[in-house]
Amino acid sequence: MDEKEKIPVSLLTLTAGIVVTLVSFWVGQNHGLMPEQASQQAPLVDKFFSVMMTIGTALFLVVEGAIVIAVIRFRHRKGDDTDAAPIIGNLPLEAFWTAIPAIIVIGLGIYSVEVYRDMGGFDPATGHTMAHHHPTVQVAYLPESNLSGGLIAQTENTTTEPKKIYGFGATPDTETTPADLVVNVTGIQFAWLFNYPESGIMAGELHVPLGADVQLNIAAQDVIHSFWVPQFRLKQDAIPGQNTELRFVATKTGTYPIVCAELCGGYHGAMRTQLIVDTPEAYQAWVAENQIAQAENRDRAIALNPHNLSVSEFLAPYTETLGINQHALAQIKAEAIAQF
Ligand SMILES: [Cu+2]
Repeated sequence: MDEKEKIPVSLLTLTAGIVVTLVSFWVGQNHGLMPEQASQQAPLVDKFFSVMMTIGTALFLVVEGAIVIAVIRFRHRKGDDTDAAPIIGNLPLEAFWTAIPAIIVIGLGIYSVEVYRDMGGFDPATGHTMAHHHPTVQVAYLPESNLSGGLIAQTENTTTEPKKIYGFGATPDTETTPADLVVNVTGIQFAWLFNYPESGIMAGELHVPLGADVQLNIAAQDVIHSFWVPQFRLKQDAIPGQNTELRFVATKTGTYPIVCAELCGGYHGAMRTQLIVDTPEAYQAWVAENQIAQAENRDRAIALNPHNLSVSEFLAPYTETLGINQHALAQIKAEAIAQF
């Protein structure tokens, strides 16, 4: 080809750059990989994920594109047995491809910290607002207590001593206001138990009203579990002896899965329940219904010592809501015995 007819390389590079940018932005916005957003925290995570998808797509196209072009352009041609041109280093190019990833990584790092802060990942009590210890960090917990003692203590015992609690607490906007609803969450092998200290309700499913600022105080009785609601983009470990919190606002009514995201034992895969976001009216109705139902046998429930019960006896009140019947429990037990 004549030298004058060639398209300049810089023009080709520019065009490729524009195409790669457009495709990357499109993929970043339309990947459809995330489930629906059901909390105020979800869009923050999704925006960050979209940025990473955009950068990832651009890197993929540039790297794979360079390989494909090189494979075609510099392929071995018949009868050409000469050596390739010797190339020894290219300092500007090396500086360029070191600097670009460094800038990307530092940028993503700063952005992720920003998202973490906006979601309430930093303890507000350690910040400049030392004077206001909102009551959400004052719920007392007895980490070393047994199940019955711990759950009763959560409902009755409060202390004014501020305590550092890990997890996603109040966001910078809500750090001076207490949560609308506090629920004590206990992870045990292999179930989540929910205790509403205000109404005394014990449940196997988590009900929260739409739009309420909900605070979960998360504890573990045996091993590490992890409380995860994918549609809320929230996940918090339940750690024995170290309570954690998770504060969120649900933005969409519906039923969402609660999954244990930490391998916690033989039936870890079955450690699932539901988070039900009700309208405020439906939530009040649920509270009223459960208060009446549970008031009748509360004395008996408190007197019980779970250590004297077999696993199936202890879990019986929860298995109904979890959709596990006695037959299934017996079968699981039989299979477990057969394994040993
Ligand atoms: Cu678990």
